[in-house]
Amino acid sequence: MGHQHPLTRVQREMEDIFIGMGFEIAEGPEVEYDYYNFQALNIPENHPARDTQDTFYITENILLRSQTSPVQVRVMEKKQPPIRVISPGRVYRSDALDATHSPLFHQMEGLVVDKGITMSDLKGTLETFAKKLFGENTSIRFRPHHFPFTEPSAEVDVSCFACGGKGCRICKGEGWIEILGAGMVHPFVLENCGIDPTVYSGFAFGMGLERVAMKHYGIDDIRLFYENDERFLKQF
Ligand code: 2NL
Repeated sequence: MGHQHPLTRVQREMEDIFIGMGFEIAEGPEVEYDYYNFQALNIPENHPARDTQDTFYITENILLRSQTSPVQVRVMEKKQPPIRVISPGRVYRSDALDATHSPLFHQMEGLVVDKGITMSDLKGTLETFAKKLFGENTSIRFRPHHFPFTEPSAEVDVSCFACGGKGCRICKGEGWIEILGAGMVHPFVLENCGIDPTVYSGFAFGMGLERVAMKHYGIDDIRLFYENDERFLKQF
């Protein structure tokens, strides 16, 4: 008998947590238009993420999605708020394969848009998520950051589930582990998607599944996920 791949297990576990908070799962194409992957998300023409060194292009305006945000752009185009979705799936970046980078990896993003959504809704949602995934004693910390598609933006750390914050090998002595990027959806992005930013507001977040799974199971090389070596897979 086989069993679920460790990445599938982590993905399902996260999906169950968000479904429990009223989110729906949204999926979309891995081969995307430049418009949905970049333009609609307020990522300007000359942004480094658009460089052919960073993104796989099929044609000038068709590419392999570098994040799952285009799925959420498509949701907003189709439907007026309230919106509460997560979008798990494969994403692609033109990175050389090493212990921590892979040209194909997995992401889960989340999006909530409604009347009166604030940063405290974002914090409460992510705190609930972190406690369910890593244990009730987990706390979260927001650090200021920049993303073109959110304003304000933050990087989000969870207290180390291995040492509880004292500092250990897993958290590299920091006591905190960075697992998420998040922020309030930029009004330009809402507008691009046909949602009136004077009426509605929203939050969004994104995280890499490999990174969470590696921290969770103490895996130190991303390549192990894709090699299908039974000696590795049997351990989960
Ligand atoms: C990260 C950061 C993030 C989002 C993703 C998003 C999507 C829409 C609008 C606005 Cl449609 N934002 N997604 C927002 C902040 C961060 O991901 O580090 N991902 C691995």
